[in-house]
Amino acid sequence: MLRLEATRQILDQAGQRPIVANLGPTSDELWHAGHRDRNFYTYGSMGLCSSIALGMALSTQERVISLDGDGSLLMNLGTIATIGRERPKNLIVVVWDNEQWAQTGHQSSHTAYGTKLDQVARSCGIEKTALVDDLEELKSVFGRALEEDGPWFIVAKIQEAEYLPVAPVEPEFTLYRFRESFKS
Ligand SMILES: Cc1ncc(C[n+]2csc(CCOP(=O)(O)OP(=O)(O)O)c2C)c(N)n1
Ligand SMILES: [Mg+2]
Repeated sequence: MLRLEATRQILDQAGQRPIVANLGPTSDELWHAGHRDRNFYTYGSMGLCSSIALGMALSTQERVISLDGDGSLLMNLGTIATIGRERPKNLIVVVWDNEQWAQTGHQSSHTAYGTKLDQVARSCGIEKTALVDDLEELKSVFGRALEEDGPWFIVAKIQEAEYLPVAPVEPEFTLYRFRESFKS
């Protein structure tokens, strides 16, 4: 499964729900798949995507979607434990697991050596977990996650593809635009 087509799928199902995206190609592809006010691009903040989404989920009734990366989550594994401790019903974490720190040179991450992030999530008290390999499975489990209380933790195995151009976004403006979208 390619992250770009999976991102299009998520956007299609997400409606107006807020989406927080991991730094680099995950944010770029979200922008190319469909830039919208409720996309929060986290350039630079490696490891903080799901932490930011957790904070949002605790402060809104809306369902919040985090599109994280295996390498970033591994760098801040404690965030999974904090999600398991707080257990917000309205948080859906999707991990794009390419088994690499891809954007810095395709170094193999721990998930290439047997670390199973969905099992880490379960052992942290997150009961709704899934491991998906293709678009159909993702569509089905993400659809459930939009209906059934979470927190959800979905690991989606993806293949690497050529990168799209970097999205033309400014962090300060992203924050302003995103916050404003909650007022209307
Ligand atoms: C604290 C910190 N350390 C290192 C980096 C450099 N860096 C940026 S992205 C990245 C890899 C992210 O890996 P992953 O989340 O799996 O995303 P992928 O590149 O595979 O899409 C690294 C090491 C950084 N931005 N911040
Ligand atoms: Mg990765």
